[in-house]
Amino acid sequence: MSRTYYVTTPIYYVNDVPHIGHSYTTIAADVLARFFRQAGRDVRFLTGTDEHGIKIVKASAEKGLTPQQLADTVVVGFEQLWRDLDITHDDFIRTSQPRHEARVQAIVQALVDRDEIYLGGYEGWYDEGQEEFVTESAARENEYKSAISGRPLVRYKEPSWFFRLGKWVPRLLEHIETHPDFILPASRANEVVSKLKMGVEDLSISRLADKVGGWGVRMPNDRDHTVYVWIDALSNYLTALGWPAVGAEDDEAHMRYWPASVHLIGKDILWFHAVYWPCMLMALDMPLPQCVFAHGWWTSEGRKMSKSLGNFISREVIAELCAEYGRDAYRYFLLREVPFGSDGDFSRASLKGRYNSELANGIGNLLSRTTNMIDRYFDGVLPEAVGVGAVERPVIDAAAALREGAEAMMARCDFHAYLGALLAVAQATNRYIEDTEPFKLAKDPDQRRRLGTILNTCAQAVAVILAHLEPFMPEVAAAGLSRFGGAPAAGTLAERTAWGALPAGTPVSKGEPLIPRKP
Ligand code: ME8
Repeated sequence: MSRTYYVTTPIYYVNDVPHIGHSYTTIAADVLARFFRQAGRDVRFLTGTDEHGIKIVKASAEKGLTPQQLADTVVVGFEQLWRDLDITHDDFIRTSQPRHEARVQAIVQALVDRDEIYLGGYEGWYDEGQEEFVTESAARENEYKSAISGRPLVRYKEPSWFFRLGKWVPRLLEHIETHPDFILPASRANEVVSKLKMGVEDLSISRLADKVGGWGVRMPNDRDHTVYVWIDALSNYLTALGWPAVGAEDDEAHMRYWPASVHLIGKDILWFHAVYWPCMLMALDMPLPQCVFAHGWWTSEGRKMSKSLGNFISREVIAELCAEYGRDAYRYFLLREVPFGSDGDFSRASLKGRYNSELANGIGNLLSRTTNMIDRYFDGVLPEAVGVGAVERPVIDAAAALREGAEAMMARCDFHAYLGALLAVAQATNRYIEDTEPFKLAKDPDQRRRLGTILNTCAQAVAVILAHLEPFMPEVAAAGLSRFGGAPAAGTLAERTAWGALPAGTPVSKGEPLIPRKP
C-alpha cells in the first residue's frame, strides 16, 4: 500500500454564500490532492460545511427559514462552485449529517469518560460572527467589538461544560517547539506560542440548547446542552474518516489516512486548529496532524471585500471570471499572485496582467512555437536530439530544478515558488529559442540535425512544464499534452518528466493557441 496523504479544507459556514476566500483554500487543497495523486500517494481530500451554531440560527431566522433549510440551500452553492472549479474532493461532510453527529457525541463521551470535561459556568464575552469566546482584556482592547467583523460582542452568562484545555498546554508547547512544520508559516507558529505563554483558560465547550434553538449536537451527558460549534466542527476531520466507530457500516474504513498530512485554513481560524484541536486530540490519545497551514486573506480591488462596496467576489463573479479567462487561469492566479500565507489583493487588472504575461506569453506562446515549428519543419514528428551541449544546459537545468524541487515545495504548500520554478523553465526555453534562432537554421539544410536537437529540447521542456502544471491547470495541461501524441501518461510525475521522456518519433500536432492573449 502506498503512503497516504490526507488534506482537508475548513468546513465552511452556511450562513452566507461562497466567495473567493472559500475558493482559495479549496483550490489549494485540490492542487495538493492532484499533485500527490500524481506522485503515487494514496490521497484523501475532504471538504464540507459547518452548519451548527448561533450564527446559522440567527442567519436562518432573518431569512424566515429553519437552520436546516438554510443549510440545504447554501450547500448547493458550495457544491456548484466546486464543480465549476473542477475540485476533486473524495468526501463532502455536513455537520448536520447523522454520521457526523453520532461521532461527535462519541468523541465528547470519550472526553467525559477520561475526566477531561467538568461542569462550570461561563460568564464573559462572545463573538457570534466568529463563534469565539473572547477574554476581558481582548474585548476591552477592541472596544467590545469583534476583531474580525467589528460587530458588538455579546455578553454570555450560563452554565457550561468545560474542557481541561490548560492541562495540555505544556505538552502542546513542547510539540510545537519540536515539530517546526506543525504550524506553517513559521511566523504564525511564533504568534501561537507567544499567546499560549500568556496563559490559557479551560474551554467552555457547551451551550444551553435553548439558547441555540436546539440546533446542534446534544451533549451526550447532558440533554440541556449542545456541543460548542467549534468542538463539533473540528471533529469533522476524524468523523469523516469513520472515527470513532458507532456501528455504521463504513466505521473507521478510512482511518489509514489519520493523522492528516495538512489542514489548510485561513489565518483567522488558526487558534482553533493549532490549540483547541491538538489539545482535544491529545486528550483523546490520538496522533496530531502533521501540519496546520494558515493562509492569508484576500482583499478585492484594494479594499476589504464587502457586498455594500460592490467588490464582493461571489460564486457568480467567479463564474464570470472563469468564463472570461478559463477556470484554470483563475485557479492559477490565486496560487501564483502571492505566497500562500501572505495576504493578497484580487484585481481584474492583475488577473489579466498575469494571464497575459505568464500564461499566454510565457507558456502558451512556447507551446505554440514549439508545435508549429515541429509541424512545419519535421512534418509533425518529434526529431531526435543529438549533440546536446552547453547551449541546452539552462533549459535542462531549469527543468531539473522544477522536477527535483516539486515535491518538497508542495509539501510546504509553497505554490508560489513551485509556479515560479515552472515559469523559469518556460523563460529559459523561450530565451533558448531566441538565442538559437531555429527559424533561421531551418533555411539551411546542413543545420537539419541541429534544428532537430533544438526542437526536441523545446518539446521536452514543454512536456515537463505541462505535466507540472496539471495540478493547477488540469484542462489546459491535458489539452497541451495531447498535442504530443506519445507523451507518457502512466507512471508517477517524476517518471513521466525525466528528461527525454518524450521519445523521438512522437507525433506532434499544432493547434489553435491554447492560452490566447487577452486584448
Ligand atoms: O471559519 N480571503 O468558516 P468560514 C481568504 N466554519 N480567506 C478567507 C476570506 C478572504 N477574504 N474570508 C474568509 C469557518 N476566508 C469555520 C471553519 S473548520 C473546522 C471550521 C476563509 O466559512 C477563512 O479564513 O467563516 C476560513 O479559513 C475559511 O474562509 C472559512 O470561513
